[in-house]
Amino acid sequence: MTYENLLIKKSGNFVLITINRPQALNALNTKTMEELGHFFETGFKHHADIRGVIITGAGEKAFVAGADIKEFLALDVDGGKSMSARGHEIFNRIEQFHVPVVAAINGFALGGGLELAMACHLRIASDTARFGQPEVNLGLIPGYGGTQRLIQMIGKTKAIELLMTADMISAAQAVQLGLINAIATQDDLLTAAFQLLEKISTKAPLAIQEIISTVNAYFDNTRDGFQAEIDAFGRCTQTEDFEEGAQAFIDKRKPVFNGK
Ligand code: CO8
Repeated sequence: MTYENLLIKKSGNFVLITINRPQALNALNTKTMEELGHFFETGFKHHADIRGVIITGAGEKAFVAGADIKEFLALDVDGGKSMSARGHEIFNRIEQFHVPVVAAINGFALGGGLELAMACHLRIASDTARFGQPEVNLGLIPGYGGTQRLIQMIGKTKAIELLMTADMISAAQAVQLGLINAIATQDDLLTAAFQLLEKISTKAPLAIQEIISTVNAYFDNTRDGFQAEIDAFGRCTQTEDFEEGAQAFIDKRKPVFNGK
């Protein structure tokens, strides 16, 4: 698939995805959503040995200013439901992706943009970034998981306030609330995101994959998170990575993991 609205750049073992609709503040129209869906469903397989993904927005103004409002006007009930459901499917893919996905939030992360950032495993923002769920200004509610993930991340008290008031918050407020992991300057943002992935990529890849899966299990009503941890721990003991990690500890050297 040739992407129109995503720029995909391989950098070592990492892939940088840039959402590239700056004229619309990188708003997520259907085409962009489908391109994201394609990458996280199958497109990533073109990039061998992928160890991490960064998602950012083109330009300095916006990460993603929301879903594309102009596409909503023609929706009926079923159309709205299926658009929302497909968004859930795509963002769940990102949340369950087998390697870390970092949102490098370079400006406005509003509506569907904040929902995309929250589906990522980690979030670093520029000091100019602004966050919000302004859907109630439009007579809508978040439709890509925002009502649920915002509560998961910052708790019901602040989440319901932000959802009801549509207030925008700064990067400093977002870090204080636990909505993002760290702040960088606009110039250093991608470097900081790559550095975070570099650090994680020195760890055992299969263990990282199990961390993603077991942490997700906590929020999944159909799974028992404690049992998921027990099962995953058992699997880890049978990996070459564990053999290497334990041996390296005994040998007092740095482990070299091969992800097997
Ligand atoms: N959709 C479409 N176009 C957009 C969007 C958007 N979300 N945001 C900005 N744009 C466009 C503007 O229309 C404008 O285009 P044009 O130049 O052709 O008029 C261009 O981007 C630049 O925007 P502004 O001129 O408005 O820039 P400002 O600096 O004045 O303002 C803001 C920046 C404050 C970010 C402002 O653009 C804004 O408020 N944008 C909308 C933010 C918003 O409401 N986002 C939530 C959208 S709803 C949503 O995300 C629901 C998600 C769940 C969907 C479920 C599917 C069923």
